[in-house]
Amino acid sequence: FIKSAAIASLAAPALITAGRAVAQDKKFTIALIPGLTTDAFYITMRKGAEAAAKAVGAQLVFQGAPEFNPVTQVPVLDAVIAKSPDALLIAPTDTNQLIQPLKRASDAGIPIITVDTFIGSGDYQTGAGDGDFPLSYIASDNILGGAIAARALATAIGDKGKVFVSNVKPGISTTDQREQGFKDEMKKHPNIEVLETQFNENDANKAASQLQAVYARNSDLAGVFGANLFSAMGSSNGVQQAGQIGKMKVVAFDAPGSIVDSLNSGLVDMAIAQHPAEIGYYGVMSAYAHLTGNSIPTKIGTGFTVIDKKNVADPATAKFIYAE
Ligand code: T6T
Repeated sequence: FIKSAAIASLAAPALITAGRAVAQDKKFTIALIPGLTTDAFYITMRKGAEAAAKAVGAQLVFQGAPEFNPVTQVPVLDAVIAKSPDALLIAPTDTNQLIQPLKRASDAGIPIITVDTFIGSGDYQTGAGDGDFPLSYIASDNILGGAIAARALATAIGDKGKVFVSNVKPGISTTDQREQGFKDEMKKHPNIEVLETQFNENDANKAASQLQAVYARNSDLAGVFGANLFSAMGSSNGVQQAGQIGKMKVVAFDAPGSIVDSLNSGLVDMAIAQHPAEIGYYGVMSAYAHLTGNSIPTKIGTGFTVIDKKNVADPATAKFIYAE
């Protein structure tokens, strides 16, 4: 008995070593499904993901829909599942509507990590709720981002007056949390009135006309928080069309290339740049760690860089402006 146990204990490490060697020689395919393909935020995320894939010798497949919408994202997801990637990174376009479609991927044995947005409560691997099956959630702290935006807007308007949030639509974890963080922080500013949120469906033109409509009803409108790239670009265009540059204050979430001119001209007061390349990089690295038998954190928080007129030309800040 003793002899055979000794043999087993000698044999096991050899087998494990062999298993690891096989796993690490394999070229893994990691799929990344963005919220939408034509968005500088996800284009930048892809670059970070590609850098990580190159570093570990994995193949990255980037496939997405042209709109931020479950109706267009789910067919892309099903097509990706059919190709059986070794792991899936996805920015789910709705907290509830992507649970069942992603369960199909999980049931097919594909490890899932959500990037930028989450499904369910965003608390994964807890055994609670029906959306806890992804392995990890890698993103900005969006509640904090909303609070940063509120503080900046409060300062810009002298801590009094009417403001509103220009947002995409309810049901998206990121933008819901930004609005929540913004409104909670504004409760500490009793002389600021937060008007009803305007939902633009990720359409910058709609955000621009909504800005003008809110201004038409409130001639004393002091400022706006654009809760994502298209909301912010549209709102600032609306301010420009209303001839209110500098008078009406704009705080933007996200930092596309056009933000440089907008900050320099005073059209936008502050932009909160996320670090999408970091999200993509850690997404691929986490998938690779999992695939090679290592445990990974259920949550990874990435940073922000706050950009204004004063630091926009500084290379240390400018490097966080999104790729186009
Ligand atoms: O703000 C980002 C992203 O974080 C959000 O989930 C959706 O909108 C963006 O992609 C910007 O357009």
